[in-house]
Amino acid sequence: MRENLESLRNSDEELYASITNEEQRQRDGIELIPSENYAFPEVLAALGSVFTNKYSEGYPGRRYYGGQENTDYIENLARERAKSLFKCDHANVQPLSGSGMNQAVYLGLLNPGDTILAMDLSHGGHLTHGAPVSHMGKLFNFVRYVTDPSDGSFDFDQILKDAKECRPKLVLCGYTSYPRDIDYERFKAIADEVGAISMTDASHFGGLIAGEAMANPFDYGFDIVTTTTHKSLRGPRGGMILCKEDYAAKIDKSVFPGLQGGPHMNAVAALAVTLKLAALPDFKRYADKVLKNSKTLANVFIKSDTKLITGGTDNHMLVIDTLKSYGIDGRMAEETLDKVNITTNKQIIPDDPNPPLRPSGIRIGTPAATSRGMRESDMERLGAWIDQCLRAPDDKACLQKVKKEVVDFCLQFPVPGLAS
Ligand code: DSN
Repeated sequence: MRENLESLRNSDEELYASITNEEQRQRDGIELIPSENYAFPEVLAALGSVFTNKYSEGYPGRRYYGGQENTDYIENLARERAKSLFKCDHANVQPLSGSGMNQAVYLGLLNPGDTILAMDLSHGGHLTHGAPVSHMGKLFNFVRYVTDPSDGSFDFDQILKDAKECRPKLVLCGYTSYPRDIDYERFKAIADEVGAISMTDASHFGGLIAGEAMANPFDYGFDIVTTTTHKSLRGPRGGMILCKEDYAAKIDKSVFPGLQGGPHMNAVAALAVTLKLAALPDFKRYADKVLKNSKTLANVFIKSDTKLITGGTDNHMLVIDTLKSYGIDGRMAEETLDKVNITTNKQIIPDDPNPPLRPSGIRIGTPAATSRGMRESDMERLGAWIDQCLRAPDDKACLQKVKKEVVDFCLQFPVPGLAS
């Protein structure tokens, strides 16, 4: 990899400088965006491999181009490893991103205008779960359920009532900004009651399911589970659709030729190695530590009377109402923490009266910090820094002092895949 970077240095100094600057940013800062992580070094190697050069439209044994003996092999490897790790009948490993992955499910199994019951965006759902600004929100009729923000609970009686009224073809659970676990049994029962397909978007917690730190929807009889591969799973950027055999042919046809052209075979290769590593005992320990770190961080904020949405966490993330806790909006909180090399993201909170670019909160997650080797005592330190900075966003001396402490602290934790 280094050799390739050296050749880049000779042919494009500006780009080479940007890469080394980004390496430095990642070394000197603490990454707390819950959807980000450090890919396994093996993933970076596979992504930069000669599989980048190959077109492979179709599926193993049924391709539209020649020269597929190695691509067929790695795609089969990735599919088999995914099936065994997630305990499902079928895996499509070609989706180029999380959004395309969810779109492929809807477009492959439903007709335009069909109803999907999904979680409201401000309560933690994703854009592809029917936000009006997304194309999916225009193509399908999304009916949205909400949570009780005080504890994150779902009103299942209400959701069942809504389901009986709107007769969804698909009942979707899963989230992008929700700090609690999901009661799959209840959601599956609702889907069954109205004869709908049951689907979980596990994009954020696919790695935590693989590491057995969180429940697997297939254990509750779910039909479809989607997950991105670059978040808690530590793989290449992309998505996977996992499903029961009944849906396999329709899902494959929907991904290709329905929605995509050639898969990115370097990403498929990288996903194959990710799935091998995620099946090892070490990954189970990792997943467990991600949750312990998240709970420890939550406790720091609970002790300092910070308002956490739902009051805490059961997963890898926390959502902080910065407006109520510190009197600053999420954008200012994000920018303040950026100044001390702590990276978070501004986040809308349930029924947020403020716009998405100036919302009322931030989202914090522990997958990346845990990959870097940070543990519970480190989370206590981290929580204290965040609290201190958000209480004094205009105190330049304080921010400067914290930044120096953060940079020194980071020296103890090499970034996976990067030389120290
Ligand atoms: N961007 C992802 C996240 O941050 O949750 C979802 O698309």
